[in-house]
Amino acid sequence: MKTVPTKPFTDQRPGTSGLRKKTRVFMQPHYLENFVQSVFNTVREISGAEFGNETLIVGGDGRFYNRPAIQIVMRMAAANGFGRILVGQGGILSTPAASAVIRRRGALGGLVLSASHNPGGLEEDFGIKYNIRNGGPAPENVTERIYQHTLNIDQFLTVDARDIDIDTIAVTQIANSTVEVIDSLADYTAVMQELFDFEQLQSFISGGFRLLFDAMNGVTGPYAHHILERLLGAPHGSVIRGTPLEDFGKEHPDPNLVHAADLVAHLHGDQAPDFGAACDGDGDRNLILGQRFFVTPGDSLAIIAEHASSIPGYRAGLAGVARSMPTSTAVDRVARELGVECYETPTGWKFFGNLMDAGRCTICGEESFGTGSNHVREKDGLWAVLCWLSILATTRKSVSEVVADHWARFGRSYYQRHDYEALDAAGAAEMMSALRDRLSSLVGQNFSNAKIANADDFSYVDPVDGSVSAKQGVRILLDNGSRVVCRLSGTGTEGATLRVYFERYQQDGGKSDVNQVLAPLVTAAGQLLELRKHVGREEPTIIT
Ligand code: VG1
Ligand code: CO
Repeated sequence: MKTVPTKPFTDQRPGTSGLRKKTRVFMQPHYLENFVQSVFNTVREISGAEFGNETLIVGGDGRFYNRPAIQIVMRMAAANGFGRILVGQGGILSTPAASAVIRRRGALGGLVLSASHNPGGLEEDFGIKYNIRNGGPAPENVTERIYQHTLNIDQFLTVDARDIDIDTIAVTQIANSTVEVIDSLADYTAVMQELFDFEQLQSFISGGFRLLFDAMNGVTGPYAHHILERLLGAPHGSVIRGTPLEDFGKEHPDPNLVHAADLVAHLHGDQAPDFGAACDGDGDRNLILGQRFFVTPGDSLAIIAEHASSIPGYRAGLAGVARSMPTSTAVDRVARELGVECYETPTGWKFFGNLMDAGRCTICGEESFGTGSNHVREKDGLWAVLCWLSILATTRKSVSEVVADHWARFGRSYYQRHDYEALDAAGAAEMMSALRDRLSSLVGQNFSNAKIANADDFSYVDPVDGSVSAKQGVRILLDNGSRVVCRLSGTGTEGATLRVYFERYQQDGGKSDVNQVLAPLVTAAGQLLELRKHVGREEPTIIT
């Protein structure tokens, strides 16, 4: 064991989902080490754990720098006295799989190396996140404490040891720690087999149902090859871009209509399969498509909740549901119908964990293509795909018919998110603070074809532990039930990203055009925010 003197970096505050930076930033001497040591110091303080009796999980989405980072983490974990270190074979663990491994192996926690859907490579992004014993992202009090440690760190612990072979399943030793390279697929697959009726899905697929899954060169490839093709019998070729690449083929591994354009084109073609889906770089996001049909994440969440009781893992019913504040209210209406609670949390998966641990929430999701349940404590892309396959196998309806049925029964939340990327950070912050200053004066004013009934900055009181998370996004609520939400992203690595979310509910069978329905809201929001004045731009970078 050796103690290495170090100096703090001042920019290691974890964001919505861990610490994300340009890869080159992470490659600076001691940058990763400082953060990892700060995590270990925090965890030791908070949990009082005797590391010698504990297991740490390490794995990532396979992006550039994943492998060297894993070697650094393993040496430091050994020096910090962990009894056992488990690493996914090849350094691979999807984010939901890491969560499953932490839970099933009774680990103290895990370090997940990923920048999710952000591009990878020497000039792109890298990230690291600490997940706690329940398998979920560390809550805010922990991430804040980690940050405080990074500001005061003056040494880290490591050992002189050769690199471990992480490609071969084997048990070895670094100093006094046992290092086990484990099958990256086994724990996750076992969880899926507990939840879903694999025989039903197998016979559905062998009966001629055609699916196309795009792993976007990210980490889900091996999981999808194994589960969809090998176990469920989807023909070879049903999984495309299924080998994890360090640079994701120089593309954005972000499953939306823009970045998964090839998949979308397949679903619009003459030979269109019945179902299309994609996951992001680290496997926690999902895109669901039917023939010439896109299911919005908000609708997908609501529909999964609506049909959950037909899936074996949820046959007992739902304890409750949850969604992040900007996510559409479609799931709220399903919860009302089911007679269960619907919780509204701030953006980011870490807020769902407490609700699930307390047995108050079974299924949850976000508008950002994230859906999941209490089977792990992360959103889970492939799980959402299996939910949809189960719904289609049970109802024997097409994707668009299932959604049309939902809209006919519950009405439809017309919904869009407009992102303004790479804005000047100061201008964006100024715009948000100008807006916050005006909130109380907005009430009663005209906005599009309605009046502003309420305007506030979302503050969340955790119903389980009472902790408060303030300033989670500005909400403009109209007297006709429509709303506009505005917040700055906490996952970007360059400048600021502004997200503006629009929602308008109508009971029209869902047949209207979303752009037309939302146009008045979009125009009114543009005037209110004075985008050109503050950030010199009026058109969003991307609409999802
Ligand atoms: C975004 C999304 C949020 C999601 C987060 C992490 O955060 O809006 O819903 O939880 O990314 O997703 P932000 O702060 O940029 O809006 V990912 O797939 O890391 O794993
Ligand atoms: Co992700």
